[in-house]
Amino acid sequence: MSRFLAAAFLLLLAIPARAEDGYDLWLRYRPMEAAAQARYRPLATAIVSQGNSPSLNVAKSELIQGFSGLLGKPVGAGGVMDGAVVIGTPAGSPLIAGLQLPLGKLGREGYLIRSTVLSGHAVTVIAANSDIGVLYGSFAFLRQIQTRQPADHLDLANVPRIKLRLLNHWDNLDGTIERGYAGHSIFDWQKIPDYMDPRYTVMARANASVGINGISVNNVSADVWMLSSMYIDKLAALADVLRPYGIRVYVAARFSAPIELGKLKTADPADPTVAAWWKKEVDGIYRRIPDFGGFVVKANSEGQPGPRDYDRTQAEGANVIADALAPHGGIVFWRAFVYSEKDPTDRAKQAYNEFKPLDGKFRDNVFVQTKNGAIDFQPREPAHPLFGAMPKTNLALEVQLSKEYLGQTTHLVYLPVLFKEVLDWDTFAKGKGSTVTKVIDGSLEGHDQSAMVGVSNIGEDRNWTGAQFSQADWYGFGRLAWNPDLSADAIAREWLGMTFTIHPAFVNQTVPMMIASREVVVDYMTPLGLHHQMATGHHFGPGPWVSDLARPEWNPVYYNRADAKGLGFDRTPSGSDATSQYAPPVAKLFSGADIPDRYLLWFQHVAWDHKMKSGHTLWDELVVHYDAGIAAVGEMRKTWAAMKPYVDGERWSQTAAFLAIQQKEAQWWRDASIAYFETFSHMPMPAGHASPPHDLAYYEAIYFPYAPGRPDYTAAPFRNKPKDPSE
Ligand code: GCV
Repeated sequence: MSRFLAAAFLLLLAIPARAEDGYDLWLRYRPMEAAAQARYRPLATAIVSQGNSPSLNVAKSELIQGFSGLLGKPVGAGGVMDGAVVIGTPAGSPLIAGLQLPLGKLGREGYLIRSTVLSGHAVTVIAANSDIGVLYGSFAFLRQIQTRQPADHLDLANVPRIKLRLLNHWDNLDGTIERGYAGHSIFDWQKIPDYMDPRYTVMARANASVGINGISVNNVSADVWMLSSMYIDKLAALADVLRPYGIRVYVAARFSAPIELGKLKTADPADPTVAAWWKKEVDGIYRRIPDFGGFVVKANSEGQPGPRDYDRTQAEGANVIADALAPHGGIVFWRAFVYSEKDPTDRAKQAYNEFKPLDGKFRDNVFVQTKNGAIDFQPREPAHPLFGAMPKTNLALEVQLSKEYLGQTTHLVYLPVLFKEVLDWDTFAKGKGSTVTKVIDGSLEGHDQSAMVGVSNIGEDRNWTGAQFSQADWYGFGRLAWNPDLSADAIAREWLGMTFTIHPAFVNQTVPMMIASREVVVDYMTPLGLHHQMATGHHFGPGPWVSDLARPEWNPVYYNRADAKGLGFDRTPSGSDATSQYAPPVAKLFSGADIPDRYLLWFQHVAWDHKMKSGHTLWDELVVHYDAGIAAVGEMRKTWAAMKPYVDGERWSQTAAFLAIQQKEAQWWRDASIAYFETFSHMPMPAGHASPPHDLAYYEAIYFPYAPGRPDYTAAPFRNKPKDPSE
């Protein structure tokens, strides 16, 4: 082999290390096009940082790494010169202090980015009241350049609207993830603290770059071991890695821990020995982790222990733990996802019935953490009726990033559209304009505290989230938690530009595809307000016929109520009356004839031949929606095919393959659903729409013994008998 060939070969070997596989997320910092480099190079000549805190150092190194990559020339630390980026706080940096900047309203986490003159040099200043604010400002300045926004004449002051912006990991201590579809947990507890995987730092950078300031590390269906001193020691090591990035650690706590860990006879919150146990446990955690965030608690839900086991209220349960945390500034996120198979009330009403009477009874350091809707992260749900109904209580919004019910890894569904739908939802609690955003940012009722929580979609996969486009949900969650007024469109543009390319032909075609994708999944899975129609256990694929699960409210038939007359759950006053849990204008809309089609079957049982707003019968309209969903996935595939020139091979191919799976599965959802519902409607397919190719029995027999994300990997309650693949 000639020396030239050998060198070329070695070069080739080196390439995979920099191949695009999604690992770098939106922090890619690949060299920009020459014109952009020429534009921005004079605006980032050196990083000037006085002071030496861990957070300031990570801000400095992020800027150095970012600019050196983007601008294609080394940018290092230096002194004040034209184009310098000067970072710091007035307390830590005499240069910043000397500028007398208006930082008064920025709080602890806000930042100011200002183009100014320092010692006769044109510079950009990134200033804040804390080093964390400086870090957030540094990421914002990088984003400004990554998305080719103006970076001169800047005067950008920015403060987060929501104070606590958290991811909840549903990671089990054995490395599996409940409803996780991106491989195993990234937390390798067995090796922590002796080996701290560099991925923890990359994850921290990504979280900080979008303002996420807390993570709970374990499944809300909690393993008590997480509270043991062995695991708290491990957690302390993780907290040390995350702290410079402004991220606090939280733990999902098992309510019965006083019994299992403390060897007490009871976990009754009214028992003084239980209160004393929590206090001792919490004091011990704070000795190891002085900035520990607090606990997330899933109590009396899906088999988890809770205060009701002792005839105590949810508030009594939350408060005993909150009291232990309060002296340390810790928080309890007490989940409202509570429902019982023993309660014959419509499941959609149960959390409201249980929590609303407790308004004003929770301690100030408790959040009632409420899912976006009253059932469970469905493709579409009306907002949870608790929003606006508990004015004296801190309410946190919980959304799910991992897409348990939205096609999991392989369906491209851009979730910020769904998040916006709930944030913008008008509860009418205090008249028009009482949006969920105003409930959770505290402004509607004058609360100081505010929180938004996302169930994480992060796993060990190289691309972190299983699919390239699922990264946008992580990114978008953080951006919206920081500022719920951002549009889903603007977030998609930012993310695409940073993650793939800012080429207008790419962005202008891919943004509409992402925006449309949420309605597309609603159409082919659960149109017109249908919900909870998925298969048992793993929730992968359709199962509208399932009726024999132990708990009635786990069965899809409980929700679709298909019968000879029609389809849908009557939640009007003549039915379960769930509508009355909403403010009067909303209740009236949902129980009347003007109900928007998208919520129809959620709230009303509708005759198969009911005439819809479109003029179609309900049956025809249903079929039209399923088919529109499939056609739209076809359009998404075409759009993506045309994007090939703009995207590297690996990420393009994976997305193209996943879209093909999505189309196949959309068809399956449609065919199986129609095959089931037509056994009730007995109506012919509308003209131009094909009958499902198989009979219902065929769809009922489809079986996935090892679909991922199961809460219980060994003893799942399968409905169907395993089918021998050779049959
Ligand atoms: C962690 C749904 C999911 C469960 C999850 C639960 C919850 O029921 O299917 O896996 O449990 O929500 O949010 O607690």
